[in-house]
Amino acid sequence: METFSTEIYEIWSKGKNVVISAHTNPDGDAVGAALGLAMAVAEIGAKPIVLIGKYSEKFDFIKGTEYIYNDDYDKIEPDVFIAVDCGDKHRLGDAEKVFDRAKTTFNIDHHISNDNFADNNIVVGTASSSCEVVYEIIKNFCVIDKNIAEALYTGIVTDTFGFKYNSTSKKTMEIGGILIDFGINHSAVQDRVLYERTPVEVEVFKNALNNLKTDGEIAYTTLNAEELESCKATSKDLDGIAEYILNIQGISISVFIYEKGHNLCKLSLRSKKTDVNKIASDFGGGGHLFAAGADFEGNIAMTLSVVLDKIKKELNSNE
Ligand SMILES: [Mn+2]
Repeated sequence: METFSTEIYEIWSKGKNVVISAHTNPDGDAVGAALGLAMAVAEIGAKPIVLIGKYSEKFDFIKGTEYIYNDDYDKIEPDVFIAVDCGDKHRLGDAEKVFDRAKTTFNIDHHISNDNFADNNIVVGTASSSCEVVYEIIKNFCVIDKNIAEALYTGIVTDTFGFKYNSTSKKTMEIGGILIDFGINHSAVQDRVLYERTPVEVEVFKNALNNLKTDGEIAYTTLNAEELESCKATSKDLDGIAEYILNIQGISISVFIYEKGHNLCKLSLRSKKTDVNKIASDFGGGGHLFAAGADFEGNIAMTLSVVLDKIKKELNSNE
């Protein structure tokens, strides 16, 4: 990646407008990678423009928000477009049309389902997080400071659940150590992004646990539009539910489905051993080996029945 970094530096530092964007409904890795990268791009003398959807207030401490653009996307004239943590072009949402206008495009990611949609694709499926990949690129030409370190550390911590998931490698830990050395309050970051819950998130959890059912090794729960409405919850308040129910003794796969719109559901899958990327891909989604998701056309009951059927077949074929 070192030689590649020289080429990247040439293109990014000469870019007049360097647009950076991430997937819609951005999580900590998407926010950390986008803002961390924006600060790095500014450090090398270019002008970053960050296009990012509304994200959970738990990530409000991440610096670099002055680069977030909130005006009309049609007015942007992008030289360079860098997508981070985004498995396919359509997940850029409204920023996709800006991507299509850019002269040079980059795709920095770690989703194994990534379809290499840009001119330059730096997709490292073995990396814990997009922030880890961003660190590996910028360390060669950017002076990393405490704010950049904190942004990248946040993404790594989010996607590895505090260096716990299998995706955590020796290198992930080493990078974590290097970032801590910049003087960030790593313990406070972990508390904030992994453990602290907003009152809305607690209400959502109460409802999700109320609807929880198990079927053999599968734990599943759902939230319909009325339930979300009664909690005043939006999509950014729904993180961590599938992860939480995977902790039940004897459970190896968890399913969380919520009603996203009329006849449209969002499916999240978490697993301890089954390839859920494969299952999500069959529904037009994707993600990682043990964490993946998809949108699903249908109501909750229909989505649930199709998904449970599919999982049972997958579990049986692996026995
Ligand atoms: Mn990620």
